[in-house]
Amino acid sequence: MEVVKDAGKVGKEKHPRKVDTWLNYGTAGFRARAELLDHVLYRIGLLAALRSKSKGGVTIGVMITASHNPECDNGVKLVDPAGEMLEASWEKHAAHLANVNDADVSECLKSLIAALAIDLTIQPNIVFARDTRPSSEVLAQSLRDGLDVMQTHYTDYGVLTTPQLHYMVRCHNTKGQYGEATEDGYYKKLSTAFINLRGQKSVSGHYQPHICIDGANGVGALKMAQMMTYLKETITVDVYNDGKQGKLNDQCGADYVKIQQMAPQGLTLGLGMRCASFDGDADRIVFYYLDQGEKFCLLDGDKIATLIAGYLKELVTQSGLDLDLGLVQTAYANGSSTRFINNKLHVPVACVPTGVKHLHQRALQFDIGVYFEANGHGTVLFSEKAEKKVKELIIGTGVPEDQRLAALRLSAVIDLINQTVGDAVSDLLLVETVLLDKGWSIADWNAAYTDLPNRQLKVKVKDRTVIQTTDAERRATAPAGLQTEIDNLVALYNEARAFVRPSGTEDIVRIYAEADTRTNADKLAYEVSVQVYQLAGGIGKMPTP
Ligand code: G16
Repeated sequence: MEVVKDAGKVGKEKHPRKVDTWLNYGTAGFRARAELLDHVLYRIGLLAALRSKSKGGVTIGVMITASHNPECDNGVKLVDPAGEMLEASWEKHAAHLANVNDADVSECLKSLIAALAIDLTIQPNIVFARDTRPSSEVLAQSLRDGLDVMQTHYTDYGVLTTPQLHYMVRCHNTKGQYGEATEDGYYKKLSTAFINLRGQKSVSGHYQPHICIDGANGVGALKMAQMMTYLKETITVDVYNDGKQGKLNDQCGADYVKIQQMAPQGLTLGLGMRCASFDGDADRIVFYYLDQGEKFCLLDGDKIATLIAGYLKELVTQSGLDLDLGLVQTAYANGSSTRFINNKLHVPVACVPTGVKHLHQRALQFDIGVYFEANGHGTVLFSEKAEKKVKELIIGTGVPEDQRLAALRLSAVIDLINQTVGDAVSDLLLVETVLLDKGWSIADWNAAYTDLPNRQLKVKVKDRTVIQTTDAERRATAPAGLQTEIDNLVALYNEARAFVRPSGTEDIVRIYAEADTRTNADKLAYEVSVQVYQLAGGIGKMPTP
């Protein structure tokens, strides 16, 4: 218990809690203005060590990032042993520890150790990394101090994308079976699978092996450039917003492009260009282009999900394997995409609350689970059963050649996709694979179905927790009367849908609306935002049309 006493002492002296603001472990860990986070990072170091001990000393990850948030923000999240998000039951421990007074830190740790019967003699193991935010290095030192007090064995990976850090955790805990726990190992695993999948096909049809990437002025730009050196001559990539000039996520990146429905600054979109935007830590990707009428066309997470699910369904059918494939979305999924999945792809689809952790858990229930949030955050999970069946088919005797070839492609896709979490680089390479296979241009891909016009807005309220939701966030249960107002507004439009929810990463309420026309979607979103402002305690300027 000596370390626990020291933890309180060192915290008070070196990383005191200087603010009263309550910080929550939200959709993707703690997120706040960077200057509020010093004590949080220190205490997360303490908690990460306990998490590792509680799991018998396996490797736990810590990622310092605020992903899509503005550069002045930062954040931190814990990564569990298989590379997945922190188990939900520990989020409240994290929030409690982050918010207690300095004098109560040791007590808080002691009660956690007692309640969870954590064996303090176990050696904890941690890997951590950070994004390119100016504040990340200083916060990394606060984390190191917390880890040191707990006598933790750790590896500091420096600057990585969030999905690379998730990958490292899984590599450590599978003793290298998932891959080599180095950056070189990550690039080699993905590029080998990608080149292997390319090797069996030649460029044909409308597909062009060239893409322009908006790196959001973040870590994704650096890592994509590194990945290019492993991809040989397979594709060419021009990277824009590589961080040399602009600010992180400022008028660029996946979140900006998805919400504004326009090209980022720093990349002049012209006819014939195929583009994609990463977000600040490269765990999201969206694609876009200009159609013949020079209209901006966005292919978001829903379009990526349907492309990949359709492709995997074809491969599973060709292989003859009996595997159930399912797709997971959130309330933000465009109504047209859900209809397309049900009526055309005939793939079962589930809807869960926002947050990759929810989608991931639901996707694990399928043999092959494809999950994507509309914002471009997603991946594919292959169950042990699925991986085993694919392997057996490849080495089986008397297997018809077309079935064996489909299994070989499935096996390469398993290596190409980062199964730990959404990964912009890995998702990009999988999309390139499918487009090459089909000989499709981005317009061919987009032609599968037409998105309903939609609009997302933000409203600032005094306390966003006054908004409570149910039914995978599709209905509001508080404040009283809000849902009735939303229902009344939705009833005025065709093919309309709208919902509101408190953000788990920013201090705002999010509003989503879709309808039959651009004007109607915009109008409905505006009208709902006025109701939120009035009924949920809006602050600042009233929303304007
Ligand atoms: C994070 C989460 C995503 C979520 C997004 C927005 O993304 O990982 O699952 O969709 O925040 O969440 P909210 O609407 O609650 O603010 P990222 O890319 O910022 O890590």
